Amino acid sequence: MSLSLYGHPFSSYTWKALIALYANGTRFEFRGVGEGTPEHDAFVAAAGPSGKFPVLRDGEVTMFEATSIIEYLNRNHPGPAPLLPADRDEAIRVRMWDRVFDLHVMDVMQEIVFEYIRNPGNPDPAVRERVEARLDRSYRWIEGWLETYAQRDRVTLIACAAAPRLFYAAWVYRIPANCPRLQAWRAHLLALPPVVRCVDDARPYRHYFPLGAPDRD
Ligand SMILES: N[C@@H](CCC(=O)N[C@@H](CS)C(=O)NCC(=O)O)C(=O)O
Repeated sequence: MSLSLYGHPFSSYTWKALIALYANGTRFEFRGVGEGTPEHDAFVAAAGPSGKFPVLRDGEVTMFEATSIIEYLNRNHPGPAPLLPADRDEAIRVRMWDRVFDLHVMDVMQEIVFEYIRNPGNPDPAVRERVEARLDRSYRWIEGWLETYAQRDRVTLIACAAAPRLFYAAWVYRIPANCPRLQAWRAHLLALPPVVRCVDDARPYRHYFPLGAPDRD
């Protein structure tokens, strides 16, 4: 088998690539990082400038950055679930919305996660306040966008990005009642079979979550 994905079952960015692979029934080998396989760790460390995962290997081709991995899979290993629209203008919009979930949901929630890693006994309440305000703003924007987003039932690059981001972000700051469409979409995404598989495979690692994993999902 020539396709391998390097990552970790608890990693949100690894989920993003895994959802794309699972949705298309793509055959690949999963190579765990930080799991007692130093050759996997070394491969990831050398693959890109950040040493972060996921990393995809396809024969001689190495791809890092989850969005780029999905673009590569869509072009080179297409399956029943097209991950990007064929229309080039529509594809530009999909790429822009993908950025919303990485930059305006995931990056925001990571600020509080890093604060708890730095300062587990005494996290700065100002960080929590800032993160909650920014997540609230992102949630409200997504709530409005969902009114017009027609592909919300399909697994595309957007679902690959949104499912892991909303899964973990709602552990930090729950989606408020004034965002009912977003609450429903998160539940819908978490019920999709590729996402269920990621959530279940990550269950043994929930104690890694620096804020403490809530007793739900
Ligand atoms: N921009 C990267 C971010 C990847 C990322 O942050 N990966 C995390 C795991 S979710 C990681 O590798 N953390 C380990 C580290 O920072 O050394 C992408 O989109 O793939």
